[in-house]
Amino acid sequence: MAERPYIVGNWKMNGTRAMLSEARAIDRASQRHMKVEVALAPPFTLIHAVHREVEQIGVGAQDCHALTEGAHTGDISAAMALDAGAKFVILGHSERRTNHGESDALIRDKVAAAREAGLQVILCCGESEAQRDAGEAEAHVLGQLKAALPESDNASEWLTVAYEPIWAIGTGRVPTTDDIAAMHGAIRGLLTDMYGDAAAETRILYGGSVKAENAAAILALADVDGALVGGASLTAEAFLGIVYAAA
Ligand code: G2H
Repeated sequence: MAERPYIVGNWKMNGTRAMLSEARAIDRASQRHMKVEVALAPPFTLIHAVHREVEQIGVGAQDCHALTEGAHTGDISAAMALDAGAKFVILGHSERRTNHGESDALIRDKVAAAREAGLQVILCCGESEAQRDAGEAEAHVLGQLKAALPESDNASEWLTVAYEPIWAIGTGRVPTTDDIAAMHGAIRGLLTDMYGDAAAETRILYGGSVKAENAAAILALADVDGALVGGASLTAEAFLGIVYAAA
């Protein structure tokens, strides 16, 4: 287990102001578990409110536009997310890639935009079930990362990678611990090739049906530095079960 595991809740398209009480409860409990770094990525509409309500936990956005401003109805720039209180942004989530047709090239531009604005980045990658069955999972995941990351940069200061096999997202299915460890090791190897020894500091999260019951076994694996949690982050009770398992 990482020295200070990083547990990030991704609320996806869930939450109105009624959910601020969950954020407050998560924040209060996190203040008693400083061994774990905790963060939430609420929808854009709640970033500012969550940021104002919490003292300890980090707040982030779930996406940003690749451009800084302009006629892009409905979009949010990285600087706007930062201004609302976000300190990081999740990019390349498979739901963005699938539902919004986001390509590796667009995600690379978004990574650059986020860095330009001063946001940290949680960059998601993951294979489909068909790719895993065909033995192509590792090549696909490493290809996604190579395509989205700058070749030469001090990435360990701003980058977190989240490995999320698509077939494990919201399904209750989780890869074997051997498969998670193998993929995280391969990702660490790629980051080391790209960025040298500093890549040891880059956090690699696992995401996909993480809950209190399976968190400890996943977080105990080498090169698993935390978790990106969707469904189980929507109530303080479920999310804190994972935080406690990480502590
Ligand atoms: C994967 C994860 C959070 P869930 O998308 O990013 O969601 O925990 O619901 O599988």
